[in-house]
Amino acid sequence: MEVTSEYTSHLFTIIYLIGSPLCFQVLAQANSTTFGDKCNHTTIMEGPIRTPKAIANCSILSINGTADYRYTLLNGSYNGIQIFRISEVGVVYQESEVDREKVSYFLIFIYVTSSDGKNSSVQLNIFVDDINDNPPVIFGNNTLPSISLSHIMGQSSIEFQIMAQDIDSGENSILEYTLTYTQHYINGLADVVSFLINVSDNGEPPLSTVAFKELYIMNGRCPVQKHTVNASSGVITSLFLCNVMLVSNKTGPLSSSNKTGPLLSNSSGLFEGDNVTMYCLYISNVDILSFKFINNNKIATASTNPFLIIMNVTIFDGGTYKCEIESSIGKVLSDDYYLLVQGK
Ligand SMILES: [Ca+2]
Ligand SMILES: [Ca+2]
Repeated sequence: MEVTSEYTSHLFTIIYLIGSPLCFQVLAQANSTTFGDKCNHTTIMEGPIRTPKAIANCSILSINGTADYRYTLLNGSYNGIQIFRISEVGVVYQESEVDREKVSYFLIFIYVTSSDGKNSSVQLNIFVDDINDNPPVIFGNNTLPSISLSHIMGQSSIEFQIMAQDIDSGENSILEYTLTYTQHYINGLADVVSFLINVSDNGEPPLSTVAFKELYIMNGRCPVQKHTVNASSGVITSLFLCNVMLVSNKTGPLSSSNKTGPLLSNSSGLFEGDNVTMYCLYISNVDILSFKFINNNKIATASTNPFLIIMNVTIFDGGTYKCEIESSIGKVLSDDYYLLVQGK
């Protein structure tokens, strides 16, 4: 009977080796034993599972084949949900779905005790592989910080970056930016450029999000524009060709006598000894730095206000006047105005 029993035991050992190559380990003759390297780690995929799935075989077989073994598992739950369990024969199952973006690694412990008093344990490292289950997320406000025209006069380029993140890993989190649409419109004194940027990850299949951003250019007109986006960094480079918005009235300074009221260039009401004020008329939406009144091609006065007051005019004050307006974005020169002073 004893021979028969040993024969049966060894036959069972051979079948078990073929059918269960993972984690097979002969229980040592000592009071404890170790599991093999193959029961140290495994990898599972995040996401839902339909039925419990075997992920590791941590069985132990006695060379005697006479003892009964009891397997238990520690740390098989997460947030009150049982994720892993171990079967009566030492196979570890995944019972519930896992989210790699919450837990990317589990460490569980397998304990085995035998009816003949032997026991052992092993730690099983479970790594979670990523699936592409998160689209990119765009950060920041839709409206970008406004830009003043005085900073981008003429042909200038502006750079700003679309900030986005994808919480998946690897290719599933690598982003690609594509400029899909731009629109330019005028809102009061501002030029507004709106952008639609497609942000896509490199997953299979890819997931994407559309970013909407608006750029306000204050106090200006910038009709010629070209926009490009760097596919990997999300940096948008906008090239503008902006117009000067400083407008002279182009009729020259206007003048008024303190006696006769406004003078026209062909009027004849200003006499020696009168006081006269000339105005430099202009329209501007940028800061004016200075006004120069130029009389007979010589600078008569330079000032930060648009007035030229001449007290007790003489005939030598007569002649052509023009004003030059200098702003933060350049200069304009008015047409000539002829000031006629008549002798008494
Ligand atoms: Ca993703
Ligand atoms: Ca993921």
